[in-house]
Amino acid sequence: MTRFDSAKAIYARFGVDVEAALTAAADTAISIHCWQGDDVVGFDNPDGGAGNGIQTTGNYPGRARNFEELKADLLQALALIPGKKRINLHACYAVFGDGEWVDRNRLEYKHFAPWVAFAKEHHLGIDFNPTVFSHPMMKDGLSLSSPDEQVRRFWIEHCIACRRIAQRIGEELGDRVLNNVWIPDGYKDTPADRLGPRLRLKDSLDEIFAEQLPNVIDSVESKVFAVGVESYTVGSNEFYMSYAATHPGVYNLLDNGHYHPTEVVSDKIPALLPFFDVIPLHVTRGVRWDSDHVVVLDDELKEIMKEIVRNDALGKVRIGLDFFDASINRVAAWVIGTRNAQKALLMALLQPHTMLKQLQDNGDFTRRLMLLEECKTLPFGDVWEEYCRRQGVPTDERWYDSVMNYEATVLTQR
Ligand code: RNT
Ligand code: ZN
Repeated sequence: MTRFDSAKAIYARFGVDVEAALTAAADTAISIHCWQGDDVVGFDNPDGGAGNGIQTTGNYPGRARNFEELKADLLQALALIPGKKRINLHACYAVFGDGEWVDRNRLEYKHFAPWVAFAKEHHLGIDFNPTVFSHPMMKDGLSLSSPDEQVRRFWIEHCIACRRIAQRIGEELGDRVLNNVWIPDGYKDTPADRLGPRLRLKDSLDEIFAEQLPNVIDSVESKVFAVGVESYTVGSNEFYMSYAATHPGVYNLLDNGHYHPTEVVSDKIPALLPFFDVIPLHVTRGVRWDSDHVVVLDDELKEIMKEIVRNDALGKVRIGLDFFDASINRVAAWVIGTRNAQKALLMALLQPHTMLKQLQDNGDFTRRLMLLEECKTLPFGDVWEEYCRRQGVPTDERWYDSVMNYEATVLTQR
């Protein structure tokens, strides 16, 4: 009997169908953010770097500097990650021809056609994001909420351009593309007007979302705090949640690094499910109040995946990743974070949810606690190994050798 067979028998005791779990894991797409590969710099202003609303720290060698390098690094990472994948692009990753450049409000589908070709070749879905940071049109830290009409107009045009690009990408791939609007707008110190910026943001969003685009799923991403805007964030959770609730077809994207440290996204998912047919997610790791650390297999990640699985919401929640660490090997960061998301997903699929729910409804809380705890030490590792084997990716830590080899032969030569 193999270890996998023995694991299967143990899970069967709890009424868990391991084969069904493996199939569901393989069918669930995770949207992998391209921006981990180059510290969110993008291709449209490579000398500028990330800034004006976003920050990366670290200078590990080998950052991807262009489309070719980013594609190569992504492929290196993807080869070590099991499961179905999408790639999540930002508008600043526009691919320009020789000598060509247009500003963000003039971007067109053709600037992303090379990404679509790449996605088709490697059977990847695509998601998209306007890039509302790292740009001189950010004025006094504001974009879509700016009192400067020219600034606001520029970013509205950019977001409209992005929705149209997302629509076309969706048409090309025969798919629906999540187009997520995140803006860093806020104030470092005590505002004198908290409503004005929000009213302007609401007007901007109304204009941006006016056009019906069937291949686009629209989302707005809320945030509580960021370094530099400690006192006030225009796009707060209440603001965007209310916007989404009153604008069918627009969803509030939950980034689990964007809440107070004791607030959890795992509890927000079942709070939204009665009201929304789509819940876009950014899975990340907050440290204190900051977001964007590489995803590890911690309790909250496991709990998030459990809420998705036990509420039968795999078809509603759009799982995307969002982390960037410039202080470690970037390909390894991608692989570690994404494998962890996959692990948590598979783990959630292997829980005896029916049994546990029944215990809760019967008021048998002692047994519920006992079973929840016993489940933590079921032989998950053996099932994960089998999953990786079937997916044709390394089953254990040996994937790391391949990344180190890539670092020695490719990354350090840059
Ligand atoms: C920032 C947001 C946002 C970005 C990406 C690059 O706090 O989480 O999602 O990380 O758009
Ligand atoms: Zn995010």
